Amino acid sequence: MLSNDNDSSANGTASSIDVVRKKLLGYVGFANLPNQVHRKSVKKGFEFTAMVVGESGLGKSTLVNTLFNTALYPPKENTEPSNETVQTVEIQSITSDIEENGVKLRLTVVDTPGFGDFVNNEESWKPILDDIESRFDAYLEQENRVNRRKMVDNRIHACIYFIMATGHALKPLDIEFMRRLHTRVNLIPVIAKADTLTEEEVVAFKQRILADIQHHKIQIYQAPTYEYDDEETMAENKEIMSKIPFAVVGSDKEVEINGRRVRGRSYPWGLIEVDNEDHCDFVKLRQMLIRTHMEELKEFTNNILYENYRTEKLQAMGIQQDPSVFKEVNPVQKMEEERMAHEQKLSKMEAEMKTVFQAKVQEKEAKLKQSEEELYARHKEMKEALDRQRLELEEKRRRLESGRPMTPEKSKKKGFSFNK
Ligand SMILES: Nc1nc2c(ncn2[C@@H]2O[C@H](COP(=O)(O)OP(=O)(O)OP(=O)(O)O)[C@@H](O)[C@H]2O)c(=O)[nH]1
Ligand SMILES: [Mg+2]
Repeated sequence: MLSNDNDSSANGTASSIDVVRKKLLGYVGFANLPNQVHRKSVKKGFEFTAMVVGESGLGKSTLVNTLFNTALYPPKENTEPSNETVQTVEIQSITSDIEENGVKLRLTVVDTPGFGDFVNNEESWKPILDDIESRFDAYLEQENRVNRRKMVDNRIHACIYFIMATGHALKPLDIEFMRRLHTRVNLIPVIAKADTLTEEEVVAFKQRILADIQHHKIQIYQAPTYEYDDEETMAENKEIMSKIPFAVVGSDKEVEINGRRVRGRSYPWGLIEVDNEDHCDFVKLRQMLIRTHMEELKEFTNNILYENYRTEKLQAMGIQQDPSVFKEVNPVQKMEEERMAHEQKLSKMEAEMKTVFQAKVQEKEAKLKQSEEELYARHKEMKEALDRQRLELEEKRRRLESGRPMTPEKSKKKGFSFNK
């Protein structure tokens, strides 16, 4: 349980972070990242940190297990009659090194205890905000060091916020949390335990949630679109974005259907498959996090969310005054800013060059394909003409052999020249 002001025995959840390491088995789907990002990062490997937040019992820990494709929490031994997930009591960080086709990803998911069941819920967002900001602070502290070669980045790149599947509207608790956190973290709202709603209810609830979010001016994560993206990528991104808030179902147990074993939840009236896109949006959420939008989420965290935090922090320390004066008396900082601007420009140019290159390759490929088709058509035409000739010749030979005169053709020829 989260500590709150009324609970004197609690000693601050953010500080007690327990790290569990596990090896992930099975296919996840981030291996085609090399198409999206620079070779260098492919070699170094990727790092991504997500956090799950929401009221108690909404299935956060279960979803983390589902995401890692394995039971990260050892199942309670012989706990009859049920072997349900243990209630989370502290902020816990689960890391897994995944390797797929030679591409490495270190995925960390920070699981938080549910909130919402205190007598006073007013500040239930506070421990989460503190945790996120303390990660920014740790990064800032490293940036200020002389040797910055070994920077450890524990910042949260995405916060999956669980909304109870009431089918009505957002609760004041949800609104308060998101309003407090949206300037600090990429918020990705999800409808928890979506299997408890019907398909129509999910559609209506999604609309209601988005309307509430807009009404309260909450900034949830929005993926940028690039004009250079190919159509397929654009369509895929649009499809993923259209599913937000993702209706998720979590399960770390397998059920059998028609001889197949699938991850899901079974009911007297049927079975909900976690990995079936017709049943829920779990696959879309996973795709977004570790395949299609991983780099975007990290960039937004670094360039916007963290940068804003840093500026605010410096201002709070009284370093704002006149920015131009500040720059003049701080050549080091000025150089640093210039260096960063330059780096940003370089990486932008690099990205642009890459897209142009890709477009060129595509164009060339299309041209090659076209000339190949033309060649093939010509070849076919020639072959047909030859076949026709061969048939004619054979026909002639047959006639000659059978001793028939070739009059019809001769007279035809004559007539033709005559007419001319
Ligand atoms: N119907 C349904 N039940 C679920 C789903 N996910 C989890 N549950 C069940 O909900 C209960 C609570 O799940 P947890 O994963 O422990 O929830 P939590 O959000 O981690 O809870 P706290 O740790 O207390 O914050 C368990 O009995 C799960 O089996 C789901 O998608 N659908
Ligand atoms: Mg939990």
